[in-house]
Amino acid sequence: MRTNDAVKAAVRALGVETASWAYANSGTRFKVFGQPGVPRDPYEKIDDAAVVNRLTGGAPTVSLHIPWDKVDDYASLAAHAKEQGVRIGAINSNVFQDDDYKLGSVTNPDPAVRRKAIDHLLECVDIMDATGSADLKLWFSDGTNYPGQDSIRARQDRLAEALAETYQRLGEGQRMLLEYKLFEPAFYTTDVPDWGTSYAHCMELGEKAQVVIDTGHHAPGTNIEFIVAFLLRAAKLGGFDFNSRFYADDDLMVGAADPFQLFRILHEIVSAGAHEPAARIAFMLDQCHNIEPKIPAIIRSVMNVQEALAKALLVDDDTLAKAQADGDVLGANAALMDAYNTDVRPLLAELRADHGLDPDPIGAYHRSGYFETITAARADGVQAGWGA
Ligand SMILES: [Mn+2]
Repeated sequence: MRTNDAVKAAVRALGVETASWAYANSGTRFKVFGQPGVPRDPYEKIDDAAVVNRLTGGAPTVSLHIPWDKVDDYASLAAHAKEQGVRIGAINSNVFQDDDYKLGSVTNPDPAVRRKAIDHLLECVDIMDATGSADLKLWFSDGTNYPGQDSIRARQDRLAEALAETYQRLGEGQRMLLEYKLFEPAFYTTDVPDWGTSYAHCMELGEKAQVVIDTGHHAPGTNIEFIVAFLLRAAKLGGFDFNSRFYADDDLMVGAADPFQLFRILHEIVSAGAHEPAARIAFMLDQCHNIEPKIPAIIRSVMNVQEALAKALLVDDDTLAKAQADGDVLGANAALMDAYNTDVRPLLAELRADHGLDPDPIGAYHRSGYFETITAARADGVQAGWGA
């Protein structure tokens, strides 16, 4: 059983990556609600991410989304991040917002459209080179809406071809993380609908290709921790897009809808030692804060991951292993539940105090005056957002 100091050290070492787009305006397909103080450009998104990192002590990297975070000089953006005490994390490609992509991007039947999509993926690797980012995150909205619309097999061939060309472009230490999603925006077939499809393509590509699990991208009732365990065993888990869901891809705060699921996921991570930075699992947030204030919601999300990790670290491995070996079903279950039902908030408050942070990050944010400052400073100009 880990000591409290060991739990604190492991939580301290965890970096949760926040997403640039979570600081910008977002909404549903029906409406984007603007909020005061929202960043107007990628530099201001990084400023907000740096505040989350300073207050939580656990959010050292920021994911970018291209073209939402397009700038003239990526090295200068990375330098700005460094000045603010954060780094550029994954580069998220976007091949779903141009008219050309109506019938797909890398799986489009038109070779010219496929060329354009692959060129964008290669451009994203250039941006990784310029920013020091190690991860290219790929999500494709590609699929079909009607039976017979296109050949399912031909689309898999086109996908494999596009991934292979992009994979070849990756440099030393760079990875490709292939995300899957059950459905939406395509409704009949999706070209990367599940972890098995992503896994099979990653296996074919090589060790630099790994699966990323977006927790909101499954059918209701899917046992996500099984997927985690399977991919860890195969060394094919590259990271997470954390968020939570009640229905579909709700993109709510991680740990809000089902904190027990988050704990179960992190239990699989901890039991494989994959929470340690050397395992290179990217713990990213992919969320939209449509009705709640964004920065406090992101702080809350980082804290939710830290709390779930602390609980997972508190599982008594020896008791659990003995109960499992003895076939003691109730004892094994109790070992997990005892850890899950532990209130780790005092321990994490102590951890923050140990490192000179306010034990209450959300209270500290409200007291800091940062919201009033950005609301005044960003009153003019056009707020960033993805516009639905
Ligand atoms: Mn995602």
